[in-house]
Formats: sequence, C-alpha cells, structure tokens
Amino acid sequence: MKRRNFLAATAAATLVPAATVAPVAAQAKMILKATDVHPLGYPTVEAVVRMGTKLEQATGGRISIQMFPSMQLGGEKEMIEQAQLGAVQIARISVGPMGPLVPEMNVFNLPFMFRDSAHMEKVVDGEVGDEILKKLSDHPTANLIGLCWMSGGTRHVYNARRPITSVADLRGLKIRMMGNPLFVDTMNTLGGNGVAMGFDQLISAMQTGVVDGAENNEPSYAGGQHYRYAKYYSRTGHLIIPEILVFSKRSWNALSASDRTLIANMAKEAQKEQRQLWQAEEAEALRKMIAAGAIVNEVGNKREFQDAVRPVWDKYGAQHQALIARIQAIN
Ligand code: GTR
Repeated sequence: MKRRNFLAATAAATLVPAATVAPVAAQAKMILKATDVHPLGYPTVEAVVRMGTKLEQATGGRISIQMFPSMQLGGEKEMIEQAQLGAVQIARISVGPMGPLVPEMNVFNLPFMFRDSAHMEKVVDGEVGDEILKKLSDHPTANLIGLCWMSGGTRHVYNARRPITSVADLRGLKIRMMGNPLFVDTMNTLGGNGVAMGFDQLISAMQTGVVDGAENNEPSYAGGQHYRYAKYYSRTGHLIIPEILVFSKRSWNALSASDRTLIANMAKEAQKEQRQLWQAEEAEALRKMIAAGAIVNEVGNKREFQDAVRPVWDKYGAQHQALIARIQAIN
C-alpha cells in the first residue's frame, strides 16, 4: 500500500477507543500520536512528552501521548500531511513550511523580522501570536488547529567551504533551505544558491555535495552533528522563526469539548516549559559544537545582510504591512 493510502486507512482508526468494552465513551482510552523531527530529549520533544505525562495524570490514564521523534514519520512536509489526514494528532513543526499554507505566517518567516529571540517571544505571547494561531485554526483548508508556540532560537548559515563574514562570501554556495519559496528567494537574493529540501534529506545532501551547507539554530546543528559535514558556522542571524504545535483538525473535531479545553491548556503549559528547556539547550549546543570542531564566526556588518534582503520584504511583506508594523512596534 502506498504511504498516503496507508495513512488514510490508519487515520480513521487512530482515535478508536483502545478498550473493547467501554461502558461510556467518555472513559475510552485515547492515545494521541505526536511527531517531531528532533530526537528524544530535544526541548520541543521533551515538552510534548511531559505534556503527555500530565495528560495521563489529569485523566487517570485515559489520554496519553505516543511520541514518534527523530523524523520517524518523515520530514515536516510529511508530518503536516499526516496531521491533516488525522494519521497523527500532534505535530511540532516550524512556521517555516507553514507560510505557503497560511499567508500571515510568512510574516514570521521574513529575514530579520524579529530583533532578537526575546522580541519574537513577546510577539507570540501576545495578541499577534493568538491571532495567528486562530488564523491557522480557522483556515478552511489547512485542516490544523494551532495549539501553542515554541522557541526555535536564531538561525545562522553553515557550510563546508569558508566562513561567511560578508554577503559576498555566500556567492555560489549551495545552501539547503526549508521548503518555502520565501527562503529560497532569501538565499538567492543574498547571492547564494538556495536549495529547498526536507530536514530528513539534509545529511545525505551534505555528504554527497548536493549542498555545501544549510542554515539552522545551534541545537539543530549540534544535535544532528552537522559540523561533521559543514564546519563553518557563521552567525548571520537571518531568521528567528517560532515553532508551532498543531493538532489534527479531523481528530480535534472528534474530541469532547472538555478534552479540547484540557489539551489546549496543557499545550500552553508546554509552551512555557519548552522555553525554559530551550534556553539551557541553546547554550549547551554552542559549547558542544565548538568542542566537536565547529568554527564559529560573527559576520562583519549585519546591516549589509539586512539591506540585501529588501527584495524579499517587497515581494512577501507588501500585503502584510499592517501586521508587520504591529510586530515592529512591540518592545
Ligand atoms: C529546526 C526546526 C525544525 C525544522 C528544521 C529544518 O530548527 O526545529 O522544526 O524546521 O529546523 O530546518 O527543517
């Protein structure tokens, strides 16, 4: 059976009560399948695992979470599709690949949109964050419920050839970007060669020279041991992208109102928990990657990079001027 057919076939079965004799539907056991590209122990994964433990405690074991970490179910594109079908209930994904689905989300994907992580966190914690989650949940065809935000640090460019200190150093480098035309345009505008592919394909692409490198935060670079293939890690800081926990709308619609409230509240707690775990992990990852041989450098003049990506803002930001102004006004 093709993967998609298999997923469709299993989707319907996912929320079927585990107990065959269930006197009342409310007591039926429910195992929520969750997935993440990162391994067990990574802050986003750990926060969702803890959310599962809390859900079990709160429901006397009726609701639990089964985690499929480490790209076991594919890259983020596949994870989104599976959540849309209801083959998994919970997916923790980056806002990166969500931009083509929900246009407002692409505002978060604009290079240098946020001044720093604290700015991004303030934005997602406030009205704008709530509105965008709702935009996703209300979207007629996205088929996902936005539960909460998570932190994904700051993304920097890394490659096998040379340190990047100015925009000119990117010229001709093949850099893997997340699957969203905005990111490919960003890299191309900077003079590099943006190549869109899933996170699950990146290591083999670096090994075979299909790409010279990629761009990501320290925990993803260190955790995936990407320094083995691309040792120059240059702190371009071009993207600060929030991550998001989504729930399959198909599965959500099958839940009772009280279970929805419980899951939504637990997700908000997971957001806080992940942020704490993230801060510790970010510092630790930087230490680990340097110890493993990564060569980290600052770029000479950030302004030069910011100026170079203006065409990307013109192309993708023009229709969202009001939202951009609100984000910029948040201090
Ligand atoms: C990581 C992020 C993942 C995924 C990955 C990527 O930082 O946590 O959700 O977006 O980057 O580059 O595909």
